[in-house]
Amino acid sequence: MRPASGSPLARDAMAYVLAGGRGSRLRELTDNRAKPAVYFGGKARIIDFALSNAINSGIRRIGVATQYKAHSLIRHMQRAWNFMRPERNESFDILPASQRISELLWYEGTADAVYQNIDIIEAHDPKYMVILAGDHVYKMDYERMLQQHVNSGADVTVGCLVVPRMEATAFGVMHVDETDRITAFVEKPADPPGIPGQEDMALASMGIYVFDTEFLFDQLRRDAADPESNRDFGGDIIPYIVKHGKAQAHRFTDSCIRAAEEIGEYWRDAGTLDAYFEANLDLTDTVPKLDMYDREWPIWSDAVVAAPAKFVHDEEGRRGHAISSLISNDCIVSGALAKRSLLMTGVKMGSFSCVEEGVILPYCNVGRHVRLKRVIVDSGVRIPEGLVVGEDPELDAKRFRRTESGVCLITKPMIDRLA
Ligand code: ADQ
Ligand code: ADP
Repeated sequence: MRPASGSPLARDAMAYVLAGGRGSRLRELTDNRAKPAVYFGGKARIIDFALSNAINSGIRRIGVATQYKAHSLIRHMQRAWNFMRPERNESFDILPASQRISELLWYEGTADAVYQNIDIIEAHDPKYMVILAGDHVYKMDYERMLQQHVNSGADVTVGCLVVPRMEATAFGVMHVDETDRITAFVEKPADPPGIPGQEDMALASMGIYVFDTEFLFDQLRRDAADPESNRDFGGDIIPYIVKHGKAQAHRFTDSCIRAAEEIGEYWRDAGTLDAYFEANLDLTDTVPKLDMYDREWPIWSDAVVAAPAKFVHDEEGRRGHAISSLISNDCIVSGALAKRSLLMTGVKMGSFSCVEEGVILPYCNVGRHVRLKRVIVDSGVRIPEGLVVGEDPELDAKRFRRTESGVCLITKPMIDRLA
């Protein structure tokens, strides 16, 4: 391994976060914002996890490529991620698709989202590029991945996870030899190949890549000249390097250990309404798998000026209270009950109302006599007095987006249609 005295490789690296995808499996939750801008766990947005990992790993140069419905995402980053200082050699570039090279309106694929900004990256002169997806919830020390990349002499190092074989249809799936060199890579196979000796599991790409910058630029230019390419990392660039160069797998579990201490092995795609709901509710467990209170590996986000959460009796003396719940700043629970729920910033609950297993996004208003069970409520929604959700599946399915496991997504247009 690299000697401990060596300066961190992260100082020579730039993190480049791909944050342009819609995340269409989150349905109406991503009608007006990209998946990386979706709120998670209180006041964080999903992209804050990848960005916090970069900062906590020691990376000080960051670029974020945006595309689909980027307004909410860009506003969030301008507010929350504006502390990087050029005079300290730090940088934070937001890079919307802007036809800087081609006349096309959009980035074609993920590789194009890097290719079109080569000149901006060159100006920062990083030795290594850490390409990240902005739409996963996880903690990972990228310094470890950089070290492995340099030690193995690979052209590209690909972060990977072991997943059940039949879930791997949504991933790039790889085969590796005994040294973890990637010998085959297929993007989203209908029938994923299993791991030898462990046939019901597959080695899946996390969509996280480390390259030497010069090598990456050569590959992007070669790919841009290939009329057959879709300009995609998983579909084009990585399979090409596996065939013609040296691609190495980096196991996610190896990045979760920091100085013999766990930062917590946790990774979620949170890409469907059910997965998003469960990943949020997991945080209400007494000892959740994802530790959001870890000061050693903080998840940075918007430092909004907000008042403390408040629990009050209503005028008739009913207690406002919460059980096994996360209640964010600016919330007021008045004569109401929140149970195994997350109330994100600025949620107000009125008398006689009850939310059980609710993921309530910021600045919602829950009216009096409302009962909500197993719901996700989009930001800024006003739940009208007396509404009951979670007790009549047929009615719920007519009014809201109800998943097979019975989680209802409630958005503003759905509430407007009730009136
Ligand atoms: P997907 O996640 O399906 O597979 P993709 O939809 O390309 O791949 O999204 C990757 C990341 O890039 C996401 O964070 C998305 O928001 C962003 N993105 C998508 N299109 C973009 C564009 N045009 N401009 C900017 N950003 C964009 C990938 C890999 C698989 C791997 C999975 C792991 O291709 O091999 O297994 O990630 O989730
Ligand atoms: P997003 O667009 O991703 O939902 P926003 O930051 O735009 O995120 O917030 C969404 C909702 O919250 C909107 O209805 C907005 O009006 C409301 N909102 C945002 N900030 C505040 C605030 N400080 N006070 C009251 N409402 C707010």
